[in-house]
Amino acid sequence: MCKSFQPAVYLSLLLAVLACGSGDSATPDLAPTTTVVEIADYMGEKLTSTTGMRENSIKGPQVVDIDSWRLKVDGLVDTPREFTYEELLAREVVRRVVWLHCVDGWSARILWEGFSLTKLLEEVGVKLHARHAVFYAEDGYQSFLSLNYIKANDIIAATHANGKPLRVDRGFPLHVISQSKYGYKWCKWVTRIELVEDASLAGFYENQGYSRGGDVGDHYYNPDEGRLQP
Ligand SMILES: Nc1nc2c(c(=O)[nH]1)N[C@H]1C(S)=C(S)[C@@H](COP(=O)(O)O)O[C@H]1N2
Ligand SMILES: [Mo]
Repeated sequence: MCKSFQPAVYLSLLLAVLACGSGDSATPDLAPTTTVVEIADYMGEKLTSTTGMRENSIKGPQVVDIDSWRLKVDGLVDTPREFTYEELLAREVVRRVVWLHCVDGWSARILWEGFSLTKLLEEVGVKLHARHAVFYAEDGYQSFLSLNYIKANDIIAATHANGKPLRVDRGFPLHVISQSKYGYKWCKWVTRIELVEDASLAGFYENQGYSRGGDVGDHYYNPDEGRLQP
């Protein structure tokens, strides 16, 4: 019946093995997709290559030592915690194609994979009066999102893009995927998430007069809104 394996069969076997990761994972079917070549199309949607994108971060790409890197979660939480990269990779994977629009006038559509921020925050216990999550990054960058928005949209913290671990210039090891908000709300190289009641002084772009909500389509710049007073 089966004279010889067809190339297509080999290819799907190869992809199945690759999708399972290194093989020693406890939940291989839940691991992020890891392909040899970056994925160019996903379920009929054409993706933007993560290699050809503009990189305009405030201090350039940050190189993180992944062994000593931790994601700290603190502020208005019941149990402040630190997570290693391995611990985050072991979480249930959420996968989503999302457009990123930068206020500089360029956009990219990427398949992001990572974990649910809401589930992570539920684990550490969100105090009743917490209203916002402030994201801090390796380069000193900050941005914030309301907890209502994070929950309503099941916002992802991504470890992978287009089937590969994030590139250094795309925010390795962690990039917040703030869908339907401008790129400046998408913190890269995240090191800490702090839950706060009032986020009035908590954004690099927001403090210069960019919209605090940052919703795509809104008028996003009003210098009178800048909060960085002498
Ligand atoms: N840590 C950090 N995160 C950051 C920035 C930054 O300068 N530093 N720039 C923001 C801006 S303005 C944009 S448009 C997006 C770009 O994300 P990308 O590199 O995945 O396209 O990152 C956002 N996150
Ligand atoms: Mo941006």
